[in-house]
Amino acid sequence: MKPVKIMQTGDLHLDMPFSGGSLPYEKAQKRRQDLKDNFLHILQLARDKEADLLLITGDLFEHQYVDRATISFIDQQFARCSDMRIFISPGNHDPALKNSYYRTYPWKSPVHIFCEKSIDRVPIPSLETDIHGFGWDQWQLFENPLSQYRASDTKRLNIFMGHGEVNVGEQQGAYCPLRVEEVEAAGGDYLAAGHVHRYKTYESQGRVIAQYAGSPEPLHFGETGDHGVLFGQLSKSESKWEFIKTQRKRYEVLAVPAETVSDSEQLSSLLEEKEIELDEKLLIRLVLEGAYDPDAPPSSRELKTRLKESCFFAEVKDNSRPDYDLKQMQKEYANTLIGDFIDKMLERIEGAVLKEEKERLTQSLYIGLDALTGRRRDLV
Ligand SMILES: [Mn+2]
Repeated sequence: MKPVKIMQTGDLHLDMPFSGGSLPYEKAQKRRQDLKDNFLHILQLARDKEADLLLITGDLFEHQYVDRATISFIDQQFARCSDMRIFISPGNHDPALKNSYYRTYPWKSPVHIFCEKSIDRVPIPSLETDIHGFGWDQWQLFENPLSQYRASDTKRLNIFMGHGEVNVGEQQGAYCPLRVEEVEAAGGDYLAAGHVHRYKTYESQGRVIAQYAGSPEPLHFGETGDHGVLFGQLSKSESKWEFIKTQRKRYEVLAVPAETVSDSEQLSSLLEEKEIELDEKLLIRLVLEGAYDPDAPPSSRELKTRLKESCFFAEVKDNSRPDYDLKQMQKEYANTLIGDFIDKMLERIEGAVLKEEKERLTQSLYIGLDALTGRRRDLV
């Protein structure tokens, strides 16, 4: 049996609004275009590599935001991949609900969509392969789709696919728990999984048995590092895979003591040291931490300007604070506005129940002290 060539992807989240962070509207729109460009790139790669199968493991698009035009674009692009078989197993962001385009759109391309939560089998005789897949058909799905399932013909190559949590156990709240042992017990040769946005591989007896391809395009600052797709050659005897980067943009989060980067010159040497290059593909978040000399605050605005001019997007989160000696100041300024202000604020911080409230009040204390002592500080 010659190996089956597989392109695996998922978690593209097409038409995601990118409205959660502080991205301006035009940049969010560019990011939505990045998702589409990435999708086109993946299909081109699959054609170039003459893939037999394209497996899309859910979260292809955002059910709540997707445009019909985007669905028609997907369908048209699939139609250009006539030499490969395309399978989709819907996930928690694109569940096959009654009103899902998966069910209502008149798909013209030869794509197979697993719309049911129980596993279904699609035989591909020419490849001596069976594809076993399931799809989310509601917003939350906790059932284990594999527990009772058995592949009917273990002489064939049995590929499982679905959106869920691999090897997290059966604890309450696990989305579609998928255990590698259960894939093997069900007669599976491989599981293509979606849901986790970082590339991850699972081996059993020296063989790659399951993988997350991750999100081909990183979607927010929680998704730093490399993002791409998996291309593999799979047979009963081999499971060889390569990770191919497809991301259009990349995210970096740089958390540093405020004392060490007070101006753009220090920032430049820090970036050099961390080997971070500023370019139009980078979204960067600089987090300033720790305490600094109240008379030498970091120039957050200058830092932000410096980053912004050479990156696609930059933000500065200033979690740092001036190093005031509060006890000393309470004594020194007793019975004055400053002393009373410190007393009252510390009381309120003490009494705050929520962590966010405590942080907000602490921040207010330091901003207030800067103002009352005639100091200036950039607020970003
Ligand atoms: Mn996802």
